Amino acid sequence: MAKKPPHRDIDEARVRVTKAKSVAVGVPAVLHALKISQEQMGVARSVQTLVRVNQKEGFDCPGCAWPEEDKRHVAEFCENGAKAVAEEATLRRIGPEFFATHSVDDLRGHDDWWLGQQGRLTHPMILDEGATHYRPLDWDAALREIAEALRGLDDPDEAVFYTSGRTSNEAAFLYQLLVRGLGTNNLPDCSNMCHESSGSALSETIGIGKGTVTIEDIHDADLLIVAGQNPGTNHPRMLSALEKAKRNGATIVAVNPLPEAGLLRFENPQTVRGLALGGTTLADHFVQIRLGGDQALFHAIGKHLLEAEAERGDVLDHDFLAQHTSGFEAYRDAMADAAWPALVEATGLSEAELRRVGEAVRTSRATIVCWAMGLTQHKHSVPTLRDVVNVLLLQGNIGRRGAGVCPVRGHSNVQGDRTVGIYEKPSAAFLDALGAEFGFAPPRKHGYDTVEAIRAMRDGRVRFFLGMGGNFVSATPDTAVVEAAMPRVDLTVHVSTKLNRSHVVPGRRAIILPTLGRTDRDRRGGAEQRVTVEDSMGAVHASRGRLAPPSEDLLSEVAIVARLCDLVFGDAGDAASVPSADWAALEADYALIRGHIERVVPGFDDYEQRIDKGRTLHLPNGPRDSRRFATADGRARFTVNPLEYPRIPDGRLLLQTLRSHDQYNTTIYGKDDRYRGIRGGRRVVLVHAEDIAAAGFAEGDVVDLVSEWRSPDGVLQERRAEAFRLVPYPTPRGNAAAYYPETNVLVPLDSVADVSGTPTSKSVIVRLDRRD
Ligand SMILES: Nc1nc2c(c(=O)[nH]1)N[C@H]1C(S)=C(S)[C@@H](COP(=O)(O)OP(=O)(O)OC[C@H]3O[C@@H](n4cnc5c(=O)[nH]c(N)nc54)[C@H](O)[C@@H]3O)O[C@H]1N2
Ligand SMILES: Nc1nc2c(c(=O)[nH]1)N[C@H]1C(S)=C(S)[C@@H](COP(=O)(O)OP(=O)(O)OC[C@H]3O[C@@H](n4cnc5c(=O)[nH]c(N)nc54)[C@H](O)[C@@H]3O)O[C@H]1N2
Ligand SMILES: [Mo]
Repeated sequence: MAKKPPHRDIDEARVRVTKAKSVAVGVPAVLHALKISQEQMGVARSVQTLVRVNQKEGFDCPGCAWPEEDKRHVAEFCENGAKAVAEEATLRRIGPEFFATHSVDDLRGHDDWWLGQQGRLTHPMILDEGATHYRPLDWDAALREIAEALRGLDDPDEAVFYTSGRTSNEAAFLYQLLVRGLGTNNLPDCSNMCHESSGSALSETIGIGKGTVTIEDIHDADLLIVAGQNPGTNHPRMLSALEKAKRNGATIVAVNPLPEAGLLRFENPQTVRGLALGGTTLADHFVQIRLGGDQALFHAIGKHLLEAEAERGDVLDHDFLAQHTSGFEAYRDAMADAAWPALVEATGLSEAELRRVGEAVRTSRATIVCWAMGLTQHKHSVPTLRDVVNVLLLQGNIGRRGAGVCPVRGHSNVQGDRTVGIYEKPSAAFLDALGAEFGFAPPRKHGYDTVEAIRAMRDGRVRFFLGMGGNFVSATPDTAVVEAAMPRVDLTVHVSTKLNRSHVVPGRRAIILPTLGRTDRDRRGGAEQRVTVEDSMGAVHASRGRLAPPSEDLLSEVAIVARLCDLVFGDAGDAASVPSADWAALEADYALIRGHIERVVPGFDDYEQRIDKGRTLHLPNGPRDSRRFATADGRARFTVNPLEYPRIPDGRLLLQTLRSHDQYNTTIYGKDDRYRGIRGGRRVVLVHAEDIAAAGFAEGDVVDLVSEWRSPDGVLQERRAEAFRLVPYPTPRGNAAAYYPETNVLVPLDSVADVSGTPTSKSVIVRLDRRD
């Protein structure tokens, strides 16, 4: 392995810092997106592509999981959606000549941006043991290599199957069937690093691991709390929904350590009004909270509501509490005991400010809480989200119009993948139905999540790894550990659209299988196939790509998995130990896969008809539809969660790792972060001006970030990320921010959220080290 850090892009000297923006979107966003689109795909293909994003007969945007509005704009335009599309629909190609020219070592020396810029993958490639270069091989040979490696395992649990959240329902369903047919539940996915904490907290308290609102609820809310989320960059279409809510009279409270542009003011490029009038002021209150202070904020709101109830008697929804909840008294008593000084200390907000937010909640007719990674990637994320639920339950804010929980998902089909079985801890009911449908006995033992999979690889317990999309090496925590773990695996396989770091940190042998993306036309069995995806609000719809694919013999994800199933299970005869199906037929007609999904997963009745002609299938949602809660006692559960918040040692900072405006997770579109006023480089760390001075540095100094973590056995561990430029920024004292994935090297593998196991990417203790 290379000695110098592989992610090094030595551009911190070229970084330019200007004033951060207070307005999101508008004309500059449109121009920027068009520029990137044209560079990647030329004018004609840009227009052809962008008019089909999120249209009823078009393709689902591979950007984010925010739902489409029912009345769609001719161009459901979003700058970052356009960038995601351009990244995939690019005309650049990399085939066998590219890999013959560049050795794996050579490729490893480039940064993630460069790797992604090379273009779409067109040929299956293999890296033989000890080889310096990947070489091409045909599809049959590649798939046979994989099937053979799988057959050669002593135990199916020696194999790990990762999924990223772009994979369609059809491919994901078939994929989990392959994995369970082999006899393991080792199905880690990106969700483990993303909204797992939401799923854990919501399943326990309201009996479903998903949100309970529709897009109409957002429009009708009286109060929207947007906590730990940067929609201006990561869910730009959400801003239109917030704008609509605002016009209907909603109050918006933004809870964030950073004054993110999109939360403060928004110019809607869809409407002349948006551009001409200088935009809508979105957030009525900007609550600049300390990192990790959100549980304390929700304790404060709960306490305030209960105190107000004691005074006025008209605050709580007593009918809802009596009919639909359990555990209220214990929660009420715990909040009575909560102490203001601790809540003030944890949030960095005064009691008066905390009570102001409490008043906004008290006076709201219908409240929605939206959140993303700022709430899910902390050690105490699950208790934090349980406390969000507690506050909503007090006023009956679940299961009625304009109210509910809204975890805003990341990847465009991450929620759908879970629905159709990508989960290392499947329910017994799901496995029963799957086994009955395909005539086999699925394994019952739970599998590895992402962090557990890395530990198993590190310890030499994994001999086979397959990544269905994603970029496992860059996206996961503790980069040095992961980079040492991957080469211990006998065979690593990546099904990918673009080159990324995971391809250049290979196992002993490695295979790259190129595949179709969302925008590509998918012809199988003589017909154009469509796939389906589920958005963040449980709405399922079809997606059909129209562009000529990068290469005519590219296989879809569905075809790759169907052929693997055929190779692995096909000659097992009628053995009851493996699933049986007509795999070739499934590859030729994805509707047959939907038929299987319909029979295995509840809620997909009449699947084919309900997604036809651009229609949307709304999956059932007990809490939302009829206040049914599938918990142990059939009620929504209040929980008592002792206050937790991060303690920052003297002279140290708490670092959050987040996204710039020019990236999609590990895919780097460019090196600017326009709204935050940063240009030309990514190795920057945003720190309060007084903290920079207190540490004896000046603006613009270049420092190393050193993470300090005490393992459960008490040993202090250090991890270093070199050469970050200090940028003074209005974040709370003691807090800092820098971009992921460059900072993943600092996130300790064993530093995970309680219950959900999500890496604590928003809560890393660091010190700033002078560079000699
Ligand atoms: N263009 C684009 N779109 C994307 C993505 C992308 O990379 N690029 N990624 C997709 C994916 S997979 C996901 S999961 C989502 C991610 O969407 P976000 O969660 O918006 O992404 P992050 O950049 O991680 O931003 C975290 C936000 O939470 C705030 N925050 C951090 N810690 C705390 C805290 O302790 N409390 C509070 N209240 N706030 C905090 C940060 O300041 C920041 O505004 O976006 C999806 N959409
Ligand atoms: N420090 C830190 N770490 C984090 C986070 C953080 O906030 N901070 N966020 C976490 C979160 S929320 C997430 S979701 C994960 C993301 O983790 P991943 O989902 O693993 O990462 P991505 O960068 O989204 O994956 C990009 C790759 O997917 C492939 N790809 C793109 N489209 C397709 C497709 O249609 N099919 C196939 N087969 N491949 C495709 C391309 O080859 C591309 O290189 O990262 C997590 N890691
Ligand atoms: Mo995510």
